Amino acid sequence: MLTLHGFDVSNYFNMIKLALAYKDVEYTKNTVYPNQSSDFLRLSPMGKVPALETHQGTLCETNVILEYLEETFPLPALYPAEPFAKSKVKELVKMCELYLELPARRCHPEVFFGQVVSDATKKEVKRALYKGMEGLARTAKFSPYIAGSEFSAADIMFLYSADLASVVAKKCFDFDLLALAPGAHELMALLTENPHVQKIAEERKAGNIAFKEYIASLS
Ligand SMILES: N[C@@H](CCC(=O)N[C@@H](CS)C(=O)NCC(=O)O)C(=O)O
Repeated sequence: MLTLHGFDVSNYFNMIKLALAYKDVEYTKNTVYPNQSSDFLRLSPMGKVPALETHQGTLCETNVILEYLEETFPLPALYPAEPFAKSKVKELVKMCELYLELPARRCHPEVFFGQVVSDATKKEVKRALYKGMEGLARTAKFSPYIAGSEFSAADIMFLYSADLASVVAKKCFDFDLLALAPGAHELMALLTENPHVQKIAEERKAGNIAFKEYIASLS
């Protein structure tokens, strides 16, 4: 049986939860916050979540875990079989992470944790988010899914990256990030209707109380 380490408020953790739910794979959840304890670093070399424990050892990095799940539990598929189409999905996964998730994350301390992020950082993030979403718009299909007619791993990465990045864009810069990519709002609405996504959102809400207590305990 697989064990998924992480916590319900984490967007990366929720990407894996959604893939597991979509593929109807049973697993045990171990709630753990990112940390640098030697025990956890043995599981997750950077002390980050998610980490997926398998009978062969533990895997980290969300895109790698998504690909492992695809190879281990091929159906229903999260990647097309045809090599070029599969690589296009991987390209979208990577673009969402590199150009939406990671820049937006630099403003998370201010948006989600009441800290202050410098104006210089915010200027860089704003520019990066515009560039990222405009770049995504050039290659994404949004017809209705991000890579075309089929739901894929790229939709999972888009869902949980673009939602937080949109909150950052709105709160820090007062602009509508999804509006930069025609079809992105519609896709977000479609994905949000999915019963697995809704269940994960409820669990995220429920996990927020414990997460806030954990954050408070750090200061
Ligand atoms: N590149 C990692 C990023 C995972 C990540 O940043 N997870 C956050 C929680 S949402 C975390 O563990 N943060 C703690 C840290 O960065 O030390 C992945 O793809 O899984």
